[in-house]
Amino acid sequence: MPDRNTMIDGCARALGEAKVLVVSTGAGISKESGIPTFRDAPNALWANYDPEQLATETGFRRDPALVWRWYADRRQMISAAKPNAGHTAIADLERLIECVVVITQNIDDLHRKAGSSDLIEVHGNIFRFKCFDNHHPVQSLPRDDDVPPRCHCGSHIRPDVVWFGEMLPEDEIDRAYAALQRCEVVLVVGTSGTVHPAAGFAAVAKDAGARVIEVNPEHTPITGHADFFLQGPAGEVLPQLVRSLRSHRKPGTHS
Ligand code: BV8
Repeated sequence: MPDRNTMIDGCARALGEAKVLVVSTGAGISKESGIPTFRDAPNALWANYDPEQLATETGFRRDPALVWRWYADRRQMISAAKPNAGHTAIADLERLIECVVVITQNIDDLHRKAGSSDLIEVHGNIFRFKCFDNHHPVQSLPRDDDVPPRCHCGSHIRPDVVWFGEMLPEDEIDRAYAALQRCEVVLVVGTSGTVHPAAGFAAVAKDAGARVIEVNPEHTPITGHADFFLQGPAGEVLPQLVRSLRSHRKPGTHS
């Protein structure tokens, strides 16, 4: 088994030859920003609740105030979080590779804050809102006492995120598949590969001829399909990858 530096060097060579890179991220990349992943024990407050029950239309209909408070708590925690070295390394790749498309399952806005400019949020964004019944976009939350607050049409307001059982936004998923079909490398970071259709993104790229690099402290269902598996935390591995890519760069090329 080659050592990590040899693997990183091999990945840097693959990235150095790529014109289009897709980076596909999950909750693990935000772990080092202090945001627990879905597989981490939830904080004590929500220990008895299952995200797969709360992040659903049924869950919201059953108890809109509970689901609203769950998202309000997460929004408050996420607002205090900052992009970590993993997010920053991904943003840095834009200066080294012609086209870098970031497809994220995360709703925490940290890739945008880190400076990634071609970003596809396939599961929405916790800081955006819409109304439950008619999907009216809600620019700012009304100051009424209702929990959840209500849209001008009278419907409850909800976070503009994709719940289990909901279709992913058409434009985002079309853009994601188009990028996966044309990339030479897909870099999969911090996802357990359990939630579909995002779990299948790496296979779509591989079937279209891309090489797969996975960064995760643990093996996942994607690891078996990866050409390179860099085992470790994103905040440590990704900066190493960027440094190695920089050292491979011929002066004056895309950098
Ligand atoms: C859909 C937004 C078509 C909300 C999320 C029955 C009925 C309906 C659908 C289904 C069904 N059965 C299955 C499905 C499909 C379902 C699904 O996949 N379910 C799973 C549970 C089996 N998918 C859907 O419903 C999707 N829609 O299919 O529409 C349809 C429609 C109707 C009927 C049929 C089909 C919509 C899914 C989107 C759900 N919304 N988020 C919110 O956040 O509140 S999902 C949410 O959970 C995340 O967005 C993410 O996708 C997922 C969590 O996964 P990860 O991000 O991978 O995180 P996880 O915690 O699992 O793992 C963290 C990883 O990081 C680990 O590997 C760990 O080792 C690693 N790590 C830890 N530390 C680090 C690290 N890595 C790097 N560095 C570190 N430091």
